[in-house]
Amino acid sequence: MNAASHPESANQGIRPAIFWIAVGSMFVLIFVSASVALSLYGDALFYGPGRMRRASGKEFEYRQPKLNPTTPPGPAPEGMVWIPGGEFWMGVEVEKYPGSNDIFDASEVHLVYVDGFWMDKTEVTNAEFARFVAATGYVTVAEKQPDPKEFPDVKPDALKPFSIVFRQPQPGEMIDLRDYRSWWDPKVGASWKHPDGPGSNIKGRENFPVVHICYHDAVAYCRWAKKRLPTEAEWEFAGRGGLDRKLYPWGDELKVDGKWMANAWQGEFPYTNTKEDGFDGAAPVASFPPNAYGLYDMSGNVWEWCADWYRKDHYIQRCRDVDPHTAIRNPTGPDSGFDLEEPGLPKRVQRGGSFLCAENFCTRYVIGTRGKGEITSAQNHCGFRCVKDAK
Ligand SMILES: [Ca+2]
Ligand SMILES: [Ca+2]
Repeated sequence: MNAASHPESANQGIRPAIFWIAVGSMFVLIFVSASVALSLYGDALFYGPGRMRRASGKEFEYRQPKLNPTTPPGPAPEGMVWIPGGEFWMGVEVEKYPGSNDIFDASEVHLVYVDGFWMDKTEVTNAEFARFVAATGYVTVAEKQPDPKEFPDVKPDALKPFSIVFRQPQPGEMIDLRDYRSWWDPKVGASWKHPDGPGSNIKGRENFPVVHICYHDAVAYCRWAKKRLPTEAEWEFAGRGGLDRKLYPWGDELKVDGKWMANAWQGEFPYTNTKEDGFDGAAPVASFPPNAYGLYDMSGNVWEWCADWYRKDHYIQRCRDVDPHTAIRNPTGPDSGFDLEEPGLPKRVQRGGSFLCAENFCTRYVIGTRGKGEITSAQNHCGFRCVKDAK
């Protein structure tokens, strides 16, 4: 009797076969299950949960953006903080802000990458702008004699330096919210030194944001300070403070613990301002908490000029031309400005909204929303802040 004929020997031959069949089946089962799970949930695993939808109706998988390391490249220039750069979803999701007209030009959410840069913690103040003027003798556009060619309807003798100041309607006066001229008053003598008109000045307002600054004035200041205006993408990346797709620099709720986090308008614009946030017009810079990057007033207080030309179709088109998971790198905007509402007036982007933004009108304190301004025009609710490249 050899070993193979022994009943036990036969069993010894069968048992390893069953074992290997079982192991093989297990591997096949694991492989099939993993393949099915990856095909079903792979996007969620690699890109995070959820789908996103553009205003155009096109849906795509959400991908977690990658932020750069936060370590600054050196000591911070005075008054500036390091913005690390990285990827972010630019724009406002239609689902998150449904029914708002204020996202009509910002709702093609798209992945953008920006390099790191330094940014002013606050809007440029009257004191800072005064130092620039003292050093250079610079005269702002609002202080200069207007060119009669630009104002053919005004008699040359009547043409005087002016800027635009907000005018609250008289009690009982009803205005058309579609016509911004209803509340903007071109005021002779208004300028950064006289923010409310000739009778006003900036004494005691040194720490307020400088206003009545047109695009050219902001660029001139930046050059003197050896800085530059942020691109629109840099501004939005910075404003978000590292948060992903939130409505505000601090989260998704307008108020935190019942408190306003930005200087805006409370009540019905432009009739009633309840000043629940403590300020009627502009506030001293840094009157509200900063975002996670240490930036103040990215929402509200005064609008801030960006470097990009404003052109709605360019912004929308650039999102449709690329794979949604491929970040557009350091976008600088279109080559020229065009606004369908005022085709003859080229405009640059402004961001962040102002103390005039209200829930019933122009909620541009929502961080992904966009504003625009004609490049030689100035108002008492628009200023700027600068950025600086890493060396
Ligand atoms: Ca206010
Ligand atoms: Ca601001």
